[in-house]
Amino acid sequence: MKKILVTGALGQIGSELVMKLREIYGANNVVATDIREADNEVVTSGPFEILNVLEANKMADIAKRHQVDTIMHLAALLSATAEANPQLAWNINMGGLMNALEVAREEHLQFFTPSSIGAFGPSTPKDNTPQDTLQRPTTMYGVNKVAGELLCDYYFAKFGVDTRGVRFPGLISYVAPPGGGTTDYAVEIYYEALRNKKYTSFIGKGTYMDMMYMPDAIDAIIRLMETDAGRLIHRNAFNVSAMSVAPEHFEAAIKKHIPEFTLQYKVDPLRQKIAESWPNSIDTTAAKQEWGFTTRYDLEKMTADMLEKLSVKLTKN
Ligand code: AKB
Repeated sequence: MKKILVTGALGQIGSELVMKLREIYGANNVVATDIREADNEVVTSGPFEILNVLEANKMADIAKRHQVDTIMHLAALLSATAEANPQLAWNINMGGLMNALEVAREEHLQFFTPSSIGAFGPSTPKDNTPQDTLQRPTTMYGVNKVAGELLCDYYFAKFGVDTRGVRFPGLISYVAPPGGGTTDYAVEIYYEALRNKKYTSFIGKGTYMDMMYMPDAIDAIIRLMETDAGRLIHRNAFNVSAMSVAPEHFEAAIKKHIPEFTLQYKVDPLRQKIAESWPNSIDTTAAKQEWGFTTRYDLEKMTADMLEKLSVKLTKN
């Protein structure tokens, strides 16, 4: 990776990934793109272009003009939004991915795109979900993610495109909000703990899902992309996670810093149904063995950092 094009650069992952890549590879070597512009350091600290990922020619033109050698395709609708607009989700999630893979094929680029724990379904083993297992998701997002995993495998096998990817769990960060995901409660809970000392969770008590703090997610992407290709057996869709948690675990962790904090529940049937179709916990052995996946943050360490960073951010705004 020397010169990298990022789609969906103003999203939850992109906002932090672009800044980290610019720190490592140089500001001018990371071309950020998004469908919208924003008053934000991703736009001001290096090259930025407006790009709708459904515009295949424009994507190819940006890749050629900037002579990139890598594309990181992040633009996508998350699970709850996709479930509310399944046709739109198919168009954006599959159309955007196909366009990005075609640019990678034509321009001989290394390729990264995230899959998700959403690629699993109710018939998948729920605990310590294996890397290679039954994948029959019951959501449009899950259908998109499984199809995307297969498409990336296909582009490697058929055309030799160096495709790589991980299955992300819920990602928690203080920089940019996720928006439209099932795991978003795990970010909102920190904002509301600081603002109002209480939160009403749309995911029910006892509902376990995998989660990870954003710095670990960013490190994982870069480590996977920098790994010697010869070491990779799976290549796409590696299970990665740092913790398997339910809302009450966040409550207990936050109370250690804000004792008055209270958690209530008002379950959203759409997102609860999605959550219940996903694993409780996933097995990350393949990622550890093949490219040294590791995490620095557990729930306690992440909570301390989130509350500290977020309180600075909320005081400024
Ligand atoms: C979502 O909730 O949709 C995402 C995901 C786990 O893929 N955060």
